[in-house]
Amino acid sequence: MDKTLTSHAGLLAWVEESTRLCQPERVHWCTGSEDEAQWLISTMVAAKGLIPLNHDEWPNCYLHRSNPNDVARVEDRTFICSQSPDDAGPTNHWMAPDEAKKLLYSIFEGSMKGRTMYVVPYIMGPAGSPFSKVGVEITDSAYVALSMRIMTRMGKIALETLGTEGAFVPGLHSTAELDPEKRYICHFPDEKERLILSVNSGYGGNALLGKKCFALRIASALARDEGWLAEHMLILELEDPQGEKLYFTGAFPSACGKTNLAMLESIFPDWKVRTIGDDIAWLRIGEDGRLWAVNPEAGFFGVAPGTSEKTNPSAMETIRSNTLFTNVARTDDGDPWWEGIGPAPEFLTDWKGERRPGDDTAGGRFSQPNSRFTAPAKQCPTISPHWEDPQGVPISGILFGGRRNDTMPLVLEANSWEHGVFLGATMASQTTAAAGGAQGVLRRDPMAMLPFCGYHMGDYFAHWLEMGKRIPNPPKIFHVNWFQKDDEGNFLWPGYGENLRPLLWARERILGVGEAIETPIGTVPTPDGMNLEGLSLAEGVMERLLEVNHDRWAQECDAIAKHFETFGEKLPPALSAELEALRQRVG
Ligand code: O2Y
Ligand code: MN
Repeated sequence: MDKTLTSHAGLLAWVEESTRLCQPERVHWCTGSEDEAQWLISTMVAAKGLIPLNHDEWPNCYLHRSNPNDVARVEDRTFICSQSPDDAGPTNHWMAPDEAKKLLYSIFEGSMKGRTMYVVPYIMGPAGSPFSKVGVEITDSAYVALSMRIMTRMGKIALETLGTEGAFVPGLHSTAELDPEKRYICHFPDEKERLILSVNSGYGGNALLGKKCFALRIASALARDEGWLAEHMLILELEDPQGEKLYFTGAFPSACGKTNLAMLESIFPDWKVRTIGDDIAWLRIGEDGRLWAVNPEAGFFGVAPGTSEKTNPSAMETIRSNTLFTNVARTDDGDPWWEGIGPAPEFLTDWKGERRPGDDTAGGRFSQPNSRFTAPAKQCPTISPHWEDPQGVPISGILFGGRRNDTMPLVLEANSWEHGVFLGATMASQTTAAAGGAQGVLRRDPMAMLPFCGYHMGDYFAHWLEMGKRIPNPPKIFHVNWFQKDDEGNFLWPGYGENLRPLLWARERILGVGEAIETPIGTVPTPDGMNLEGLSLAEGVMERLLEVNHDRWAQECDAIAKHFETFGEKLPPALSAELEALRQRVG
């Protein structure tokens, strides 16, 4: 073992213990260097685990095809292994920690025979930030090591940050036999250093342990204990024509356009929108009494299908080089291709490796619906110069949002922090391909954290309410819904760059201006309260987008009451009170 990279006794002991258990042929400590990345790439290309793409058009870009049984996060095989099932709560799967360890360690035993074990030290958060945290992932997947290099600050920098005695979150991962029946993603929030164990998947959030496992599930438990928030939120910067900047976070369920919003192309040339992060925010109360946010990640793991020059030109520029594509199709010229990028060429090799005519629609999709790009955030043309500020950025507005055909207006301002927490706690969205399972079903997804909260969601709501009491100058909270449809099923709102308009209205409200009407469900813009310059909507559409339908809201109150029953005695009284008050107002 190369002890020259670290003399951290705890880390060396854990790597030794894991080596004894998994029995790899060799152990490689990742440094994060460019040479190492190229060595990993060439090793994977030789083993057919990566396919080079057209180097002239897509320099240093590669395609990875995962096992077709392993294409998305697996919520039903994801466990919170707290001592008590009550701490995991009704929305998580729970396994007793000793039972989980026994089961998973038996799968890990000898799982890396003949393979290389990569030790991947990484930092979540900017290097040098007081809010960053170190993790170490041990994995037998070179794809994971390469992806972690893009998604985190990986290698020597993390070991330097760790020093000889620093704390780190250990995560042991093996693709084992990729057996979906023995696939487990387990989190141990009650261990002293916490712990993540993941077996039998090599895909995304199941395998890149810094992302959903650490930065959300484990971090949300840390945040509860330490008095901060770890959230499934984008962070964006809005700069006005005078150069004044204001920052929003936004919580949206998986595949609701968070990446597109984080990289929004401004429709007004003198207003700038810049990206701080597209998926996760760590938020703390600053000395100035405001809430400050850091993006713990260093890259984007974005959904490829639907991404195009039209829908997200910034993402297209970001992924032009140094990007790993997973489960997209490939053209004969070696370009990556997916549904929504543009017209299909004459032939395409689909995500499973079968070459078919581009017009073979009967043969099914060419890219997997949850296919992804993994790209460095620093390549994003809209990345903010403040994206790595060690103290983060001060948040003025929090957006909650979901994909709803009706009921929720285009934009809604909460009456108070408690009401905002209520809006977050009752968020609902039609499901998409990101989580596997049925699509298009309305599911409650509080704060977009349903799959990611590492403890009882009732306690999580209480933590949010408690945080509100502790923030002297809290952000305003809004709910947005870009996805309302007319009776023919067409979207009423054009979305994408046009989403700047509701954002500008939210900004005005934060600044204490902005034409608004109070309604039973919160405050909405007057029909001409938003800047609609240059937008031609059919008559009555704006009214419909902002409508509060009392009958629907009476039904919504019943649905919320049912949703709240899930949390039993742990539902904070402040949220039941919000529901009762809403019922009274809706009539
Ligand atoms: O991790 C996966 O398997 C895909 S899901 C995902 C990827 C990037 C960002 N967010 C998500 C999500 O499900 O929220
Ligand atoms: Mn996400």
